Order: sequence, then structure tokens, then C-alpha cells
Amino acid sequence: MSRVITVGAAQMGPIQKAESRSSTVERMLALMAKANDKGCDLIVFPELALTTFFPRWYTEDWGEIDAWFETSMPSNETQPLFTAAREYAMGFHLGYAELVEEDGATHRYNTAILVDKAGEIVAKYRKVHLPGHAEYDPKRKFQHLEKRYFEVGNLGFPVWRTMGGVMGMCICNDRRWPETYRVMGLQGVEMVVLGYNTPTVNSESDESPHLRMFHNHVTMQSGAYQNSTWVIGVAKAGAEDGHDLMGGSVIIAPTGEIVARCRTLGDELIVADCDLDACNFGKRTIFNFAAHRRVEAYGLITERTGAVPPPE
Ligand code: ING
Repeated sequence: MSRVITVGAAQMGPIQKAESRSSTVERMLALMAKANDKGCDLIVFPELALTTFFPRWYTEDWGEIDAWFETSMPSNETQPLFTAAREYAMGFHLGYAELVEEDGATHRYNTAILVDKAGEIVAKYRKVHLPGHAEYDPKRKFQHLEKRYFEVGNLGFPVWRTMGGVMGMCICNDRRWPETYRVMGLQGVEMVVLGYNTPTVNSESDESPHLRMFHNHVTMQSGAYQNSTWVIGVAKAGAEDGHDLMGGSVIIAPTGEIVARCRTLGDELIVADCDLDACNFGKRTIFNFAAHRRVEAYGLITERTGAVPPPE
């Protein structure tokens, strides 16, 4: 038996600060049309796919910041994506900045949604691991202010039965943390879709670009293998107002193998037939969690936040 989802990873090139949402959506619609020509059931767009990576810019003007956020989804600018999903019978993943009134207060999240083939929103995730800092840091080559502009996601790491399998989401820095995949793995996840905006260079060190690309892939490949799930990691890439973002978007099998990889730093679609039943062997053998995990030995993972070495 096989349950194949034909997945398009829709890497996007740079979005300049001055670019409009409408022109960005036009680029996304062109990628959706290509995905439709290739018979895709699902297309995965990056994190914060509608705008430039604005957390690189420090400001105290919340009016300026809130212009980067979506107050409704779909909105006038994004409605064409939902219409195309219905026309093509193609689901999509979209990352965007969410501004929402909840419990009588305004909240700002780094958010991702899954939209099904009928063009309906069936899942929402809010980024848990926010990297960077909250205040202007003059020591850095550039700023990374996600802790300033977003709240920590309050939805956990859920999974959803949709697209014919068990789907999960995470966002960018989340992919570096094994806990992200394991919480979804413990819910039987078969495909994790995620977007990322990752600077090619480190704002605080001289880490090489090739080492950062290694980290990008090894974290997603490990997550896939150790939880026997597909992982689709999609970049926003290229130079945004002089700030380079890495590409390297990939489709990774439950074995941890990269089955498709983008080669450019622009708008680029890669496609793979992802058989969700390929997850079964790992889940039944080496990563049969029920048979092999020893939770009595894992207490520190949730009891302790920071590392505490033994006394000198
Ligand atoms: N970007 C980066 C990421 O986790 C980062 C931030 C880069 C953190 C490299 C640590 C090392 O890929 C986002 N948006 O999380």
C-alpha cells in the first residue's frame, strides 16, 4: 500500500523591504502554477513568505512594525492563493506574521498555516523557539529581533490528520531543536513542513557559510530519521536589502536522506513523490517509541531549562 503526496517545495528568492505583498503573491502564484503542472498535491512556502525578513530592522515605531503583520487570513492580498488552491485542488503551507486580538489583548506571532485542497485553513502553528534578542545590540553585524516583535507560540507542537496523513509544522529555528520533532513524533507525525529565513553569515561570529548550511541540513535530516517522518524545509533566500539569506531548501525522506534540493537562491520549485507509508518501517522497528523509549531516564528534558554542569 502507498499513500503518496506529491509535494512542491517552493523556495522564494529575496523580498526587498520596498516590495509589495501583491507582487510577492504574484511570484507565489507563478510557483503554484508550476506546481500544478507537475501534479503537486501540496506546495510549501517559506517562513514570513509575504514580506522581507523584517526582524533584521530595529524600530520603536510599532505602527511601522505592524505594517509587516497580517490582521486577517485570508486577506485581500492573499485571497488569490486560496482561490488557486481550490482551482488546482492543491493544499499549501504559508508562513506569515500574525497580529491577532485574543483575550482582550493584541498578540504578535510568527505563524504558519496549512490550507487544504478545498482552500480551507485546517491547521495553525505559532513559532515556539524565537532566536536572537529583544533590544538593539550594537555588537552584532546585523540585528535579529524576533524576541522583540513576536511572542512565543502558544499552540505547542500539534499534528493534524489532513492531506491523507498525519501532518505537522514548525518554523525555522524550531528545526534546530530535537524536542520539536520528538513532540510531533510522539503523535505519529508523517510529514513536517517548515519554512526558514536563515542569514548566510552569523551576526556574532565568523562561522563559515558552508558550516551553516551543514547545520541547516543535519538538523532536519536528524529530525526526519529519529522520528521516521518526511521533513520539507523551504527557504526564503538571496540578498534582501544587502542581507544574505541561505537557500538549500530540501525534501527529506523518513530515512533522513535528502531526495530533492534547490540549487539557486531564487524562486525555485522542487518536487518529490512522498509516500507516507515510507514512515512505517522506522516507526515499526528502530524508532518504535513504545518498544524502546525509556521515559524514566528522560526527566531532565522537561524539568530543567538551562544546562547545569556538576560542581568543579
Ligand atoms: N533564523 C535563523 C535560524 O534558526 C539562526 C536564526 C541562524 C539561529 C543560525 C542560530 C543559528 O535558522 C530564524 N528565523 O530562526
